[in-house]
Amino acid sequence: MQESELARQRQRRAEAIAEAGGFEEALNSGALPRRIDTTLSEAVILGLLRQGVRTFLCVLGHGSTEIGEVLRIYEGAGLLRTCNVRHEIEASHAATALRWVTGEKAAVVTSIGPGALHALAGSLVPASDGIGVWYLLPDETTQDEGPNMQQIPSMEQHPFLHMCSAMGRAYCLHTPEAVGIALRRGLNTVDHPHRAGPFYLLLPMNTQPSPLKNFNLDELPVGAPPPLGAAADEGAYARAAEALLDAERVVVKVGGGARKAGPELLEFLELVDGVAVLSPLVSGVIPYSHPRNMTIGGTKGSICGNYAMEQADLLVAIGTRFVCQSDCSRTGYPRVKQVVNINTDVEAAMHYNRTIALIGDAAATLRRLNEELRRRRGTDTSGESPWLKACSEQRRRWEEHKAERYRNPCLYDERWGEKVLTQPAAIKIATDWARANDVVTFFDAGDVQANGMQIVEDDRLGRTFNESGASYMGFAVSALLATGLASKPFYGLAITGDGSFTMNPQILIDGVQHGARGCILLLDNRRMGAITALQEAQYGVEHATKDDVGVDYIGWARSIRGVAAFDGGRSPETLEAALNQAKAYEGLSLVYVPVYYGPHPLGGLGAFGRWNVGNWVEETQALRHKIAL
Ligand SMILES: Cc1ncc(C[n+]2csc(CCOP(=O)(O)OP(=O)(O)O)c2C)c(N)n1
Ligand SMILES: [Mg+2]
Repeated sequence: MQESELARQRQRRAEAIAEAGGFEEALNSGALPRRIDTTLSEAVILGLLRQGVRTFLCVLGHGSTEIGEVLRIYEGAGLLRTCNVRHEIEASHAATALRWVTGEKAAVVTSIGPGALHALAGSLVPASDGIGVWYLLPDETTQDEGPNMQQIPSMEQHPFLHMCSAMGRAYCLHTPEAVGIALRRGLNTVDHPHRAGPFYLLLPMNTQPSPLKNFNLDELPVGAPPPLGAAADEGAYARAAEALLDAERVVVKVGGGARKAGPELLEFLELVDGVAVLSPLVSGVIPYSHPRNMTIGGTKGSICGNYAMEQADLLVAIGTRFVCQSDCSRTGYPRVKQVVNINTDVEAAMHYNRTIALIGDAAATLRRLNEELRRRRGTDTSGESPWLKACSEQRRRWEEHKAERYRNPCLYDERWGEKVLTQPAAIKIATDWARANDVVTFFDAGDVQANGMQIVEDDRLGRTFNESGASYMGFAVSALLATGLASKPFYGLAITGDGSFTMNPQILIDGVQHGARGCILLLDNRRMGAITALQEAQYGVEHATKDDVGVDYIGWARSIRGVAAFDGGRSPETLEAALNQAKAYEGLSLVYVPVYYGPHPLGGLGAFGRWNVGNWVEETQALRHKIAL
């Protein structure tokens, strides 16, 4: 078949789908025949379209021109959108953010080798935070005619598949006829109802153009796997309820898996006289202002969150996987005698000892557990218990601790040679502003992220996105690209440090190109402050976390046509004014703020927990084994 004839056939198919109003419609009306002569790469794109994947973020290479050609034709018919960007990690972050904020699916398309490896690195974010993203990664040729340029230079078979399989689920389309099952495995992963993740579809360079003669389009799968229901009973609810009502000090650790269980959680907290400690992934699942919300806990933590963890005699873990920062490297609950663990994943549910595990959906399981509790104790929750009183007192201390810092927003900084805003003050001003203006906030890694988790006062889910799973520098700024990709546009604020921004400054160009609407708030402390702080806390001295190069970030941003840049100044008033100017600009902007770094206690919010790193290891591990939870 002539190349141009193939292009014409693809075009006719694309137009038939567009005219019919969708893949299913075209198939059902016969506009698109059930059996077609196609190629593997077209079948992949048709399969993804059928699953509702319409956004393709790409840095194409010699290994993906065939996929690129299919994307060109289908984009021409208005069925999908290809966005070429300047870094695969940025592409991965933007695809992840799009799914996380809006639920819309996206695929990252790369070249073989370096591009694919960048994307694989970036996919640590959806793998850690449980977000479904497609990766179409070219792979070495299957006929092994000799090493391909950019393949992993080893004589093993499938090294890319091995690497990708270590990160998540992967499939190599070595055999074109397996396309249906490959897409089914991807669908089950990317649309997993409880813990989605990245899926790596490896496309050998020589199979991409392979003909699929008389291919039956019904082989392309649709339909996401259904969610689990409530955990099975077998007496577990009765045992859990009994333990909960016997306990005096219940703490509930709420992770990403409890995202849809807010109302059930509120009732549960009353029924068990418990307090909640929230993962940053679910900030707002119950309102910040709720009296039983002890906010964040863990290595960075908060006064009240860590108090509740430290004192509790019973832990209820819901949809959480116990990352070191969240449970102080397994030393977070020294007095806990009993755990009730609600999770859909067996490994996570059985993580701690002394556990009653309820394996099922968080909301449905909590509803049944609440029923059991109501039956046993009725609904009267008489007054404020000693536990709630003690926790509330700590929450008041935490609020005062923070307020003192907000009352002193500026400190003299040696490096800047003048008084500048502190990070806590700048982030408080920015997140209050974002809430008032219905702006979606993303936090980049570092002190920015840690302070962000401690500061935000989310009244509902969806206001802030703190990528705390992988804590990937450059995520927040790259996430702004999602504002230009979403079918329902939103305005984003990416709060970032000088270190994180310079990891992915591509957003300045790609954001303009693809119509991003948002603001980069760059907090410049002239260093990778989070690491300096850790070194100082552990060894008393900084090493290799700063440089002496002054950067004109405003000039940099303004050098790109289409980006507006504003000086956030050195006071709360100037910062707020700059944010308002940024928001008034219909596009991508940058607000630059020099911030304090130094030993002054009002310059940061402090850390309240333990961590199994650096020279804290010996003590932390000893405690972990003493607790033996
Ligand atoms: C890609 C990546 N590399 C390294 C790290 C380790 N790390 C975490 S925070 C941080 C420094 C962040 O510096 P900056 O963005 O300036 O924020 P600051 O802490 O100064 O507020 C580093 C190096 C990381 N999280 N991600
Ligand atoms: Mg910094």
